[in-house]
Amino acid sequence: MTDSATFGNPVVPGFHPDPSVCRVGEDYYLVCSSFEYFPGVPIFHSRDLVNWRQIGNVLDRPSQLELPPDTHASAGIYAPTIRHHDGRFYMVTTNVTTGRHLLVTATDPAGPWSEPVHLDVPHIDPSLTWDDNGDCWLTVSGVESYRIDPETGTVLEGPVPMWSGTGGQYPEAPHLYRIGDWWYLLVSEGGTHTGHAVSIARSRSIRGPFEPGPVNPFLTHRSTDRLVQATGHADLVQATDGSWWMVLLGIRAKGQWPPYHVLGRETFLVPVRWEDGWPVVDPVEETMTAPAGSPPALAAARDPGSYRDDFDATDALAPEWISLRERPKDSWSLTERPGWLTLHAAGTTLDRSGATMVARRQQHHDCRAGVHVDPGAGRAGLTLRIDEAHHYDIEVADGLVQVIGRVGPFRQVFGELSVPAGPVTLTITTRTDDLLPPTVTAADQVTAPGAPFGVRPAACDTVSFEVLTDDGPVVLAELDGRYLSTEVAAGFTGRVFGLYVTEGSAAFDWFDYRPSARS
Ligand code: 6LW
Repeated sequence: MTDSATFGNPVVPGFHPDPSVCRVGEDYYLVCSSFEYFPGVPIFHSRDLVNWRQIGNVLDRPSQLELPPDTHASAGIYAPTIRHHDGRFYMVTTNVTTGRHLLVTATDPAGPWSEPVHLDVPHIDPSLTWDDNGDCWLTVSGVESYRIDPETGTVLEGPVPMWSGTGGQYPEAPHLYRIGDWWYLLVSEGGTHTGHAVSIARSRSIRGPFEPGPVNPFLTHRSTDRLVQATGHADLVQATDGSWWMVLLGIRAKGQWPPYHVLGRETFLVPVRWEDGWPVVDPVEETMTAPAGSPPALAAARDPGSYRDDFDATDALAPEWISLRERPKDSWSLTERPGWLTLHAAGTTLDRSGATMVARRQQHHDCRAGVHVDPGAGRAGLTLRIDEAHHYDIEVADGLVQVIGRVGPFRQVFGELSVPAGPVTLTITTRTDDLLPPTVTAADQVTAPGAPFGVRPAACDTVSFEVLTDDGPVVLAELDGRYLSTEVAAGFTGRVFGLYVTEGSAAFDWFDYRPSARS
């Protein structure tokens, strides 16, 4: 008998919200929202529910993913559901920019996925279930369901009203499960921020009526001091050993008062136990205990998440790389200069969505990302971005490296240095501020010996920008990270590190990302 063991959360760090999960044999697959980025709907594989490796993107062709030029930050693709039925994988999601749900299928979850079938049904957060007769049901926010033909998208019946939670704001993220003799309906409510909650009901019939569980919401961190907040938008999965698990989104806010979160909504995992036929979960922590023998208990420690790309591939970019709305074929190349990623400017500024950029999510609070870039006659750099109006950039052009901050209507150069022509190494480091550890409450703060009375504003992190010179690294600027947070920028995404070019062409030899000790 293996002892119980701890595992680390979030299991998919960085902006990976609205997780949906399914199991096929010993393999688990998970998808998340992707909003204004292309390709869309990252898909991950795991054998233990703790270590997830991205194996592709479900929507990786423009014909599957319409993101028109006016697609703004946090629009586009919301809340996918992944299911496996009769030897096929199904993924259904909403493109809020076009106002349509789309359904695609695949036999290999790594792709290729089919061209989409569109569903003429209102609301968001579609989910799929097959009933005992083999009929397919689409459940959406509200909460209501429709019997559909998944091959054509035709609605055959509905809307059938379901159950709308306990009265919280936005009943959404519904999922229906056949467990024993019951149909369980999982619903999130309370909005996606700190009021977020997960509730449950059940019925003998897929059409209801649904009887609410005895304790609802059965998971919420609202109005608590917990580090992990906004817990909701969940999906259940039964592991190979029979144990039950729930994936869900949460945020980790830093700094006080108020706390700021910069990594967006991340994917967490919690064990589920059943009491009198109802699911029960403990609060979501960064370190959790997995029952003995369960896949998370058997997992090796979680991968620390370092990443390096030397751009030695010749055919495709790794699936983790995302671009804004689209990635036109003539905007990038891995073969023009072998071993380098060449980018050609499509737009002149990162302040609009047409810029040429390939980006990766920031996944740790404390981390360092660097590039070795040859700007040639162009203008190129590395940005830390949450949206078009909130980004810090370090870029090089005409022998001058500059650090530029764009926050709302303001744009300013914060540091610069002349460098010799040719390739240059630029880095961005984020360092969590510990002016107040997140566990210190306001009361502790004012009563601690020597503490100043009242509330001190604290940055959530410090972002520093460095250029490597012959005399060693030179820090050009250190900026307050709060301005690149959801609390300032709003929206549903988190930060990304982006390689970009806004004039001419430039080539990147490598990108290196590593978490620092305190991440
Ligand atoms: C998603 C909704 C939500 O559709 O946020 O947190 C929306 N929950 O369910 C966008 O991610």
